[in-house]
Amino acid sequence: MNSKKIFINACYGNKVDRTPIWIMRQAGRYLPEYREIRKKHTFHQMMHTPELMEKVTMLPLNRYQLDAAIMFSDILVIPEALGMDFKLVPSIGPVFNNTLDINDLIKNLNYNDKYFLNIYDGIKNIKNTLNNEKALIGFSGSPWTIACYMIEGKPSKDYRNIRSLIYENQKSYHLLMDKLTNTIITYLKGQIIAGVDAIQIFDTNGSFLSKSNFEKFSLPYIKRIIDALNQFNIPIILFVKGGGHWLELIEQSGANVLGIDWTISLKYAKEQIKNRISLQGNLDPAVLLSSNEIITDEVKKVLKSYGKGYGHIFNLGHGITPDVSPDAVQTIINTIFKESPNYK
Ligand code: 1CP
Repeated sequence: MNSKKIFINACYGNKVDRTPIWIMRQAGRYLPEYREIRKKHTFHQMMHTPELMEKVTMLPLNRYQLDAAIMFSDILVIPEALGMDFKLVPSIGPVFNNTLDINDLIKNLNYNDKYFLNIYDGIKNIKNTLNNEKALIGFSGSPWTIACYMIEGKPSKDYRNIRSLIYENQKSYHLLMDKLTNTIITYLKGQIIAGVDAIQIFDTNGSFLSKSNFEKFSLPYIKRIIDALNQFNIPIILFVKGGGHWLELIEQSGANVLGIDWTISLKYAKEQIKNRISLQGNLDPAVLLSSNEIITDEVKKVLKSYGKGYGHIFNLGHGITPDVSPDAVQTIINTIFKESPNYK
């Protein structure tokens, strides 16, 4: 069974002989070869030049026996397609040139249907290179998570401007969500037509919402996106950071796989969803800063926590951080190949 088949089978809980693995933010700053390319090109050039996008996407695949590539891009391409540009500012992150004036919503956000074309070309290049040996994951941020950045204008420790907006001005909030949802559906359909084999929706900022606010302000829009993609019959992975305590809600999204952060055990998650759908995760990314012995032990614990079964995709509980040694990733992969067949 090749890597792509192992990954896709695990997404549907079908038979595999080992656990598949990929890593969130696998094509990133912890790789020296990434940093070399980044010295010569801006982040935007890397995302929007199809050849560069392909090259950067392939960096971790050239080094490690990963089962899936994730296209190199960012969740903030959605606001850019709507006319809000950002710059990457060292030690802050993405910063928008202007924040969104919520009262001027309709006038300010105009979808540019040419914006995604280079990304679709990049996907076609990557697909050719992967030759159906490895899966290609496309992605988008969730409407809530993307809106957090648009309203705040930059990364924030609490996203309190949008959190107050959902109490103060629900009409505008829902109008914004509606626009984002439609744009995301168009974008993800385009990715699928260009060839991605699976989609991951990142609701990274789900962790800033209460359960009832998640249910009201984020979940309905995620559901709408997943419903619109159903016709394509490819696996949809939903990662809601902080959502481990409301898995029964997240399961209602219709996703095939739930991404689990490191704050709950896979055993608990599997019990909560009664093993009905697959799980992805959930090694604490901080483990990768430890010795190889500790990494090996902690990977074994994650495998044991999921236990016997086919519906597990190994990943971290969130993105890999820039300070991790590339060796640490090799240790994880060695452990998965050696140990995971014992759980099938
Ligand atoms: O070279 C650099 O300085 C760029 C750093 C960088 C990278 C490598 C950014 C800026 N984005 C990315 C790539 C990226 N972003 C991928 C690539 C595919 C992969 O290898 O996984 C993906 C899937 C994302 C998604 C993303 N961007 C999320 C959701 C997932 C997550 O990790 O939480 C979020 C919240 C962003 C916003 C963003 N873009 C970049 C940064 C540093 C951030 C985070 C800012 C913050 O909130 O602190």
